[in-house]
Amino acid sequence: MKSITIFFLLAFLSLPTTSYGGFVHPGLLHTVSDFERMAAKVAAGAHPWIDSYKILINSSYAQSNYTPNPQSFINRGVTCIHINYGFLDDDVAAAYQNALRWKITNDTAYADTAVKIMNGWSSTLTGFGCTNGTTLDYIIEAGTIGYVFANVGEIMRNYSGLTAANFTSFKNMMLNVFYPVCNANTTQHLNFNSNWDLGCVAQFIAIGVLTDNKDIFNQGINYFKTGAGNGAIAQAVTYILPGNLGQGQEAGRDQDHNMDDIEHLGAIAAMAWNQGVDLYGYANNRILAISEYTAKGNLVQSGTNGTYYTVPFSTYLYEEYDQAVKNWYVFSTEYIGYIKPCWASIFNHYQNVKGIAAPYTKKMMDFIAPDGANNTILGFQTLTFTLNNISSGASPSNLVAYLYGGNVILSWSGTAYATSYNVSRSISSSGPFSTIATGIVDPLTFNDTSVGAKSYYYQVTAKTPSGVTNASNTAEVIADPTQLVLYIPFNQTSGTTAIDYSGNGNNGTLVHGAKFVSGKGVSLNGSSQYVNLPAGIIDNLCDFTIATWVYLNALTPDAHVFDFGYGTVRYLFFAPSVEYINGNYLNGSAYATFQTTVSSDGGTWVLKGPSTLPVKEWVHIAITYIGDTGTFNYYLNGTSVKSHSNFSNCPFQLALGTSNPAQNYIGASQYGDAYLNGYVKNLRVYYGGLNSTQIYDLYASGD
Ligand SMILES: *[C@@H]1O[C@H](CO)[C@@H](O)[C@H](O)[C@H]1NC(C)=O
Ligand SMILES: *[C@@H]1O[C@H](CO)[C@@H](O)[C@H](O)[C@H]1NC(C)=O
Ligand SMILES: *[C@@H]1O[C@H](CO)[C@@H](O)[C@H](O)[C@H]1NC(C)=O
Ligand SMILES: *[C@@H]1O[C@H](CO)[C@@H](O)[C@H](O)[C@H]1NC(C)=O
Ligand SMILES: *[C@@H]1O[C@H](CO)[C@@H](O)[C@H](O)[C@H]1NC(C)=O
Ligand SMILES: *[C@@H]1O[C@H](CO)[C@@H](O)[C@H](O)[C@H]1NC(C)=O
Ligand SMILES: *[C@@H]1O[C@H](CO)[C@@H](O)[C@H](O)[C@H]1NC(C)=O
Ligand SMILES: *[C@@H]1O[C@H](CO)[C@@H](O)[C@H](O)[C@H]1NC(C)=O
Ligand SMILES: *[C@@H]1O[C@H](CO)[C@@H](O)[C@H](O)[C@H]1NC(C)=O
Ligand SMILES: *[C@@H]1O[C@H](CO)[C@@H](O)[C@H](O)[C@H]1NC(C)=O
Ligand SMILES: *[C@@H]1O[C@H](CO)[C@@H](O)[C@H](O)[C@H]1NC(C)=O
Ligand SMILES: CC(=O)N[C@H]1CO[C@H](CO)[C@@H](O)[C@@H]1O
Repeated sequence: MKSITIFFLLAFLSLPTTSYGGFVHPGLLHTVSDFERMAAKVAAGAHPWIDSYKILINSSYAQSNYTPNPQSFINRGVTCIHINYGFLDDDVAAAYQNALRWKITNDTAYADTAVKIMNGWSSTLTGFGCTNGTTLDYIIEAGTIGYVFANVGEIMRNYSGLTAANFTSFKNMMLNVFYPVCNANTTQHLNFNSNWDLGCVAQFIAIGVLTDNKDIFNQGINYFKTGAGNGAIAQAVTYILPGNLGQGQEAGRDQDHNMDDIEHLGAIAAMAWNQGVDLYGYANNRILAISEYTAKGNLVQSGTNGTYYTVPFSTYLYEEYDQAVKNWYVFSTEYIGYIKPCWASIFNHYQNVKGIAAPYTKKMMDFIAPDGANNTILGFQTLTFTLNNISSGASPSNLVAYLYGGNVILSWSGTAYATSYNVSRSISSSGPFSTIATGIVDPLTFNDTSVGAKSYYYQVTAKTPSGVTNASNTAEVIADPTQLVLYIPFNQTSGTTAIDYSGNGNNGTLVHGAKFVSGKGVSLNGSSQYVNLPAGIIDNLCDFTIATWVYLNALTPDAHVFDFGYGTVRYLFFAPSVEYINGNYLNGSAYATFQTTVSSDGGTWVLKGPSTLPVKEWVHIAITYIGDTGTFNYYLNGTSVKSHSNFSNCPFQLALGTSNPAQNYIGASQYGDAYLNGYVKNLRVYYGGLNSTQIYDLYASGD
C-alpha cells in the first residue's frame, strides 16, 4: 500500500512534459522533479549535491567545446581489428554530462553540444561487431553504452534546438543499430556473465521509453523477471544468504564486474520506477540484497588497518561438472574496494523513498562521495540521486524463515534509523508472541536453535530513536522434519486425480492418459505421460526429503523420476540414467543422478550414483538435504549410496526471484525431452532431512 501511495506522489511531482503511449517523459533515470531538485540544490550551494556538481563542471567531458568523433562501425573485443569503441564511450559520456549541465543551468551551449554528439552518431553509425574476430564483446557495448545514450536522448527530447527530424534520426539509430544487437543476442548465450544481459535489459527499458514502444519496454521488464540468462534478476543475484544478503553471479569473479551489475540493476530499477513499475521491491527487495552484500564485502571494517568485512559465500559452479576450472569458491578479492559510483541511486530509493535500511550501501556511498564518473560512463550519482532524508523508517518487512540444518534461520529487510532488532516467536499464528532475541544489529538474521518438532510463527520489530516499530509480517516454519509436504500413494483405481494424503491438498493430476494400476501405482508409458504436481511444494524448503518407489520397464536416457522447478535453469531432479552431465559425455557410461541448479551456466550440483537404476524391479529411492552442512544423500533401498557436503542449493532458492510458473513433475522434465517408462508409487516429500535410520525404516516398511 505504502509504495503505491509513494508512486502516485512521485508521479504527481514529476508531471510529464510530453507523454505518448502512456509513458512519462522525461522518464528514464531522471524525471522533471529530479532535475528541479538538482538545479535547486546546486543553486543553493547545498551539500553534497554541489560537491558532485563541482566534479562535473571540471570534467573534460562536460565542456561545451567537446568534439565528438562518430564512427560508422564499432569494433569491440580482443580478437578484432580496428578496435574503436572508446570513441563511442567517450562521446556518450560527454553527451550525458553536457545534457546534465544544461538541465541544471539552462545554458544552451551544453544542450547544443549534447545534440551535436547525438546527431553526429545518428548520421554515421551503422553497426557493431568484431571485424576479423570472433569475440562477442560488442554486445556489451550496444547494451551498456546503448542505455546511457538512450538516456541522453530522453533528457534532450524537449530541447528546442533538437529538431523533430534529428530526434527521429536518433531514435532510429537506437532502434535499428543498438536494439537489434541485444534483441538478437540476449537469451541466446546463456552462459554469459550477468553484466552482458543486464546491459541489454537496461537498453530495452531505455529504448522502449525513448521511442514510446511498449513492447520493447516490456521485453526488458519481462526478461528481468523471467529470463533464462544471467541478466534475469533470479540468476543475477544467484543466492539469497542469511541476512537477506544477495550473492551476485559475478561476486566470485572480481569486484569491478560485480559492481557493474549493481550499476545496471540500479539503472534498470530507477528507469522502471519512473514509469510506474517497481522492480526495487520485486522478490523481497532482491536488488537491495545484492547491493548490501556487495557493498559490505568491499568495505574496510572501521577501526582496522585494511581488513575487509567478510561476507558469506556459496560455491558458484561456473561451467564444468567435476572440473574446478572456473568454479568460484570465495568472494573474489580481485579489485576489492573498487570505486564505482553505483550506490546512491539504490540507497536513496530504499532508505529515502521506502524507509528501508541499506546500511552498507550507505557506508559505501558515503565512502566514495562526492562521486564523479569514476570507472563508468554514468556516475555523478551524488548529484543526480541524492534525496532529502526521510523522517522515519518503515516497519521491518519481508521476514522469511527456513529450516536449515534443523535450526530456524530468519532473514528480513530492516528499517531506516533502526538501532537494533528484536525477534519474537509464537506457536500460534495469532500469538501471543514472546521475545526470544534482542539487540540484533548486523546481519539481519537470527538462528533459532531452540526449536522442537512443531510449527512456529515469528515476527521482528526494530528499535529506533523514536521508539519501537510495529511488527513485521509473520513468518511460519514447520520445524518437524517428519512432517509431510505431500504423500501421494497413487493407489486410486480410476480418474486422473492422484490424492495427497498429507492433509495439505497437494493432489497430483495424471496427464496424457497416465493411469492407476492396482498395487503398482501410476503407470507411465515413456512417450508422453506424466503427473503434474501443484505449485509451491518446494518453495519453503531448505532441508528436505523426497522419497518414492520406482519400477522401470526400461531405461530411458534423461527421463526423470521427479523434476521440480521453474524452467530449464532452476530445478532439482532425479534421473535413473544420464550419459551427459552439463554437456560432458561420460565416456559411454550412464549413471543415476540427482541434480540441482539456479544458474544458466550449466553450473549444476550433481550427485552421481554408482550406477543406473535397475530395471524391472521395485526400488526405493530417497534424496535428503541438510542445509547447514549442505549435505545431500542419495539412498537406494534405504542405504546411502552417494553423499556430498557443501552443496549450497536449498530448494527455496529455485523459486526466489523468478516469475516463471512452477513445473513440478513426476515422470517428465523441465526440458520436455524424455519421459519415464515404468511405475511410481508412495511418493513423499518432507519438510526436513530425514536421517539414515528414518530412511531405512521407510524403505523397510515397504510402504
Ligand atoms: C579539476 O581537474 C584538475 C585536472 O584534472 C584536477 O587537478 C583538480 O583537482 C580538479 N578539481 C576538482 C574540484 O575536481
Ligand atoms: C530553466 O528554464 C526553465 C524554463 O524557463 C525554468 O522553469 C527553470 O527554472 C530554469 N532552470 C534554471 C536552473 O534556471
Ligand atoms: C581481415 O579479413 C579480411 C577478409 O578475410 C582479409 O582480407 C584481411 O587481410 C584481414 N585483416 C587482418 C588485419 O587480418
Ligand atoms: C539534423 O537536422 C539538420 C537540419 O535539418 C540536418 O541537416 C541534418 O542532416 C540532421 N541530422 C540528422 C542526423 O538527422
Ligand atoms: C597499516 O598498514 C600499512 C601497510 O601494512 C602500514 O604501512 C601502516 O603503518 C599501518 N598503519 C597502522 C596505523 O597500523
Ligand atoms: C574518483 O573517485 C574518488 C573518490 O570518490 C574521487 O576523489 C575522485 O575525484 C574521482 N575521480 C574522478 C576522475 O572522478
Ligand atoms: C545455527 O546455530 C547452530 C548452533 O550454534 C550452528 O551449529 C549452525 O551452524 C547455525 N546455522 C547457521 C545457518 O548459521
Ligand atoms: C490409499 O492410501 C491411503 C494412504 O495410505 C489410504 O488412506 C487409502 O485408504 C488408500 N486407498 C485405497 C483405495 O487403497
Ligand atoms: C484432492 O482430491 C480429493 C479427491 O478427489 C478431493 O476430495 C480434494 O478436494 C482434492 N483437494 C484439492 C486441494 O484439490
Ligand atoms: C530393493 O528392494 C526391493 C524390495 O525389497 C527388492 O525387490 C529389490 O531387489 C531391491 N533392489 C536393490 C537394487 O537393492
Ligand atoms: C534419527 O532420528 C530419530 C528420531 O529423532 C532418532 O531416534 C535416531 O536415533 C536418529 N538416527 C540417527 C542415525 O541419527
Ligand atoms: C552471436 C550472435 O548471435 N550474434 C548476433 C548478435 O546480433 C547481431 C545483430 O543482430 C547479429 O548480426 C549477430 O549474429
